Amino acid sequence: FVEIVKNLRQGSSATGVEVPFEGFVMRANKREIRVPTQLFINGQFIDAEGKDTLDIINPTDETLICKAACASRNDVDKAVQAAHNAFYGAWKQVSARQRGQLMMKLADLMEQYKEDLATIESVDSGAVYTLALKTHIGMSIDAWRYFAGWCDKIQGSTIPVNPARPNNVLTFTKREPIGVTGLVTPWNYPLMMLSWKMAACIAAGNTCLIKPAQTCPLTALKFAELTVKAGFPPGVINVVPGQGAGAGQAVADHPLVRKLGFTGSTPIGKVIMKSCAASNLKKCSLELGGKSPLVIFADCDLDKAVKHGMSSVFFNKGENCIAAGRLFVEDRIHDEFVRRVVKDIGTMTIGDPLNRSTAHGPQNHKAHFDKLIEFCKRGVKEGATLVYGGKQVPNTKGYFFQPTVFTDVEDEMFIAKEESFGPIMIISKFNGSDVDSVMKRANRSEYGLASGVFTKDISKALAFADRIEAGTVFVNVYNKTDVAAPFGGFKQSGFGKDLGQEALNEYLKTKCVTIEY
Ligand code: TAP
Repeated sequence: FVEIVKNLRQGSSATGVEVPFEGFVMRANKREIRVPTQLFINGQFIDAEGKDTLDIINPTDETLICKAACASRNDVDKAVQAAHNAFYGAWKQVSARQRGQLMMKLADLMEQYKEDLATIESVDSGAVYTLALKTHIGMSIDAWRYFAGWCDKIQGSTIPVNPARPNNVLTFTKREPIGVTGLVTPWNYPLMMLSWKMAACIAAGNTCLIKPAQTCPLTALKFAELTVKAGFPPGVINVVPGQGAGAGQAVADHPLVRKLGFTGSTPIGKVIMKSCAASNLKKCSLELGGKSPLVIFADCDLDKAVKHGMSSVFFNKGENCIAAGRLFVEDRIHDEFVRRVVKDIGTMTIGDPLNRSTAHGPQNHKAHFDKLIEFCKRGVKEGATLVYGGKQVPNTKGYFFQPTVFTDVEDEMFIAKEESFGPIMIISKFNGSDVDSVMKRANRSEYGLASGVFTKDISKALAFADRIEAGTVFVNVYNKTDVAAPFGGFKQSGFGKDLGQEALNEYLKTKCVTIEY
């Protein structure tokens, strides 16, 4: 149970650093957790201009958790000014190695508070607690540690250029931070999306402000408290919850922001790219929507294909950007595959995400839940076969949506082409003797985020990896991401990688120096 104990006026840390904020104490998961609800600007928690607030709803029971500050354009401007001053001031005095140490310390604090962070994530976003601990928070900590290690290894090169005889010439490059960076993130993995972007951005030496999704900003605010405890100078990291069209747009428009890192939908990505161009031609990277194909050949290990096929769709209740949006199952095993999936869905425990045995929690928020209902109605109307689910879980409060399976899905149907971002498995058959045709169908999408294939034939798997138009390819596995491996899409799934060494490039610029001697 979640119990909101009282409003909090003053927060103090276990490590002795005083971090005053207004917020509340949440009693949940056998813990008492202090949660800030104000904006975090220049190292301090402050109210939004005009004391505007967002209603933060618990998706498990639809109750109000708290009201959190909602940033205006002026608040965003304050955060940008703070990041700007820090970039040209205190942050410049911190060496690359010290930067790495600060990031390591922050990761250690996140580890120390991981149960608190996972509990908040679970209550705020509906993530199943066990998954929140391992993935939402665990992979966030990994990202901070991984990128901390890069801080003092960011280096340029010396380049042999033509000498200007009789003199010589030395040409070398320097890799420099870009400056103030705006980060705008979605609601599906609130702290993990923040960490994937911010850890690379900070490792590269930038300062930043983040606008988290308005539905679930609480882990970002708890994280902000930890940055003070870790000792980050004021202004290096700023957190400004608010609405996309207001605060988010203000970040994209701001003339002092030099880089924008965005994860979200393709339509909003396009709006943001236009704003980046029109404002000051700021560099942007866009991690956008997907409709990732998963091709399952009859020569696969069927037990494994069913297990991973289930998690390719139902992991994090389908609110997973790389979720398999469409499964192509070879006709010879199609019926058996569907039978096993439906049987396994029947064993999934659906309920309170804080309960350790729960496998499937509520969707993130009501508008999304309503969209999933409409998505399924449209599938039925278009003639696909609804084999399982398609509705709210009976007799529940909250946004609990049944794990759902559609078969007989034709290529031109809406549900075959559009992303649901929910726990909806879309299955189409293919003829195994015509691999060309299934490859064409898998690639016939404007998205190109991820993909997967199940087969025991290595040649078939490698041919799939060659031909598929997607930034990520999983073979005989799914959802296997790692902070060291580059992650990002092709086509209208965006550009610019998160994670891995490549992610640093998104937050660096190259300066070329030439000396004649
Ligand atoms: P969006 O509606 O695009 O929202 C993403 C973020 O952008 C939110 O913080 C949103 O604010 C903000 N925003 C909205 N309008 C804006 C504007 N005009 N200017 C600046 N910011 C604006 O996406 P969503 O519904 O939250 O997330 C679902 C989508 O994200 C799916 O399509 C999914 O595939 C994609 N996604 C992709 C990935 C990767 S890695 N490719 C990962 C996760 C999610 P508010 O929502 O607070 O108003």
